[in-house]
Amino acid sequence: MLISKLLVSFIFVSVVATEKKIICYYGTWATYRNGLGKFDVAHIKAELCTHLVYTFAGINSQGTVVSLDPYLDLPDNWGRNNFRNFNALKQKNTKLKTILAVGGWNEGSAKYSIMAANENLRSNFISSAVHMLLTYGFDGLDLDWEYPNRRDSVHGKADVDNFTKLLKELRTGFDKYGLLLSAAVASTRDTASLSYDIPALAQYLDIVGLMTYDMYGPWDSVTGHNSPLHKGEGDGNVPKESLNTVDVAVQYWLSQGFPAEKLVIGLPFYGHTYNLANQNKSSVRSPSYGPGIAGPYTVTNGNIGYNEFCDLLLTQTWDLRFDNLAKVPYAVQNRNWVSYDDAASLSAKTKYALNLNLAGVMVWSIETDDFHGLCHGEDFPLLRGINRAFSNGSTPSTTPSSGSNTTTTTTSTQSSTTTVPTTTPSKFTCPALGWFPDPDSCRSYYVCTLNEDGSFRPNYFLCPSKLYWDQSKMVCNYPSLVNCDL
Ligand SMILES: *[C@@H]1O[C@H](CO)[C@@H](O)[C@H](O)[C@H]1NC(C)=O
Ligand SMILES: *[C@@H]1O[C@H](CO)[C@@H](O)[C@H](O)[C@H]1NC(C)=O
Ligand SMILES: *[C@@H]1O[C@H](CO)[C@@H](O)[C@H](O)[C@H]1NC(C)=O
Ligand SMILES: CC(=O)N[C@H]1CO[C@H](CO)[C@@H](O)[C@@H]1O
Repeated sequence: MLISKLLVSFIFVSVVATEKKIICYYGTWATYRNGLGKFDVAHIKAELCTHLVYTFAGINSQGTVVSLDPYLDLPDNWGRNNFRNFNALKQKNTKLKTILAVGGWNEGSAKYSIMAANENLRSNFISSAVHMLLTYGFDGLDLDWEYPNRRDSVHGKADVDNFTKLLKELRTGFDKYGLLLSAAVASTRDTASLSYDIPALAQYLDIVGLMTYDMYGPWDSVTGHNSPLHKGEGDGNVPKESLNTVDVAVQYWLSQGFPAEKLVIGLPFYGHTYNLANQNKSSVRSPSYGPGIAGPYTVTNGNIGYNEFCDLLLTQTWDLRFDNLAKVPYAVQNRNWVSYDDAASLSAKTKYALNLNLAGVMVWSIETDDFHGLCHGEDFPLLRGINRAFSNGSTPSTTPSSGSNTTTTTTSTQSSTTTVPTTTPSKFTCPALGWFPDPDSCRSYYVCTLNEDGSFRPNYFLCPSKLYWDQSKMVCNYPSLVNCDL
């Protein structure tokens, strides 16, 4: 009796847990970053996510969904075929769902606004989306219209109902194929109420991801947290409802009748940097003169990837602080002020989501986690922290592969030096995804990628000029610095 009760509760827990989502956004342009910032599909740890989102595809003037980087996404003309490489990650985590995101900040609002307003363009959008998803093996589409009725929108307020119309037609088109439909949305009351018919989103979408970050940033005249969980230090007597916090945003969506089981909160793997007006005034809500330091890989003043910032903290002296009310860390060094999230704050937000019975979390974005494990010795500390928060006290929501060591590829990176891919067919057998020395030559190496069927494909590369492949640094290097006995 006791045993069967335990068994029943175990089954119950595991069913509940497997429904919980860790939705991982991947910014594909990170493959062009320098040195240790380079992040390709081969760096993804498929077992750490329930859903992986490929960003971004675009929309053309006919409403058709198009690749924004055909060389990277597609197989044609010796392209890198990353749509398929990405979907082949399902071989490593059989429960993984893959999603193609359309839009994003850089695509603006106009293209969506024009497409959603016209029946023929909507129809093109839907049929081309279905075609692209099925051709490359995605399980669903993520709408990243930033944002209906805002920015460079063409039709203004009409966007709201046009978006609903688009969702309704997409749902019909997608149900024929069992495809998932999700959207990333502006999270706060002020912004969401301009852009969405929330009950319609609940009716047609499988998942809504609240972009609960960029709540305060260096565009403000005072310092503030990127993604405060609650009202924080420095907020004084301001009513919490008039502040931007994760909690207030979630409560707003729930108060509008949006179902918790379709809602995920967004967790930032990046921070915002500020330039303090006066280094003696460095608390939260201190005067700031705009964007501060940039990181070496993302190279954008005002933003910094977690991987970039944790690296700085290793080599420089910063005053590390924690806002005990907002439940997020921040750091100060002279006039530099940085709001960021670490594994502890992201775990706290994950537990918050689970306590409210939300569907889970989404992360923006995995390529700025410390994926090489350079800061604390563990790769993907943020994503692993979130997974631990999920599994604490219940069944893990994801299925870590047992036995096989998937860590073999995590230290791989590629030289920023241009290397020459050659078409030499090879007998090389890939031991895993990633970069490997050529056993027959000091001057060349192989990059092992995935075939559609999940097997590995060796891609042969020759180092430029007279350089040798340096497996320890994963770059082409001067021969005198490389240990190669061939
Ligand atoms: C900051 O404080 C120090 C020590 O009290 C003082 O010497 C300095 O003038 C102050 N700087 C500014 C910009 O107020
Ligand atoms: C797991 O839960 C226990 C008890 O609530 C807590 O003490 C511990 O810190 C948690 N561990 C993680 C990694 O969250
Ligand atoms: C996995 O890695 C550990 C630690 O590096 C090692 O001891 C073990 O032999 C590896 N297991 C497999 C199956 O490769
Ligand atoms: C389907 C729908 O509501 N279409 C509307 C979208 O917006 C345009 C521009 O305002 C309207 O003309 C359409 O009727």
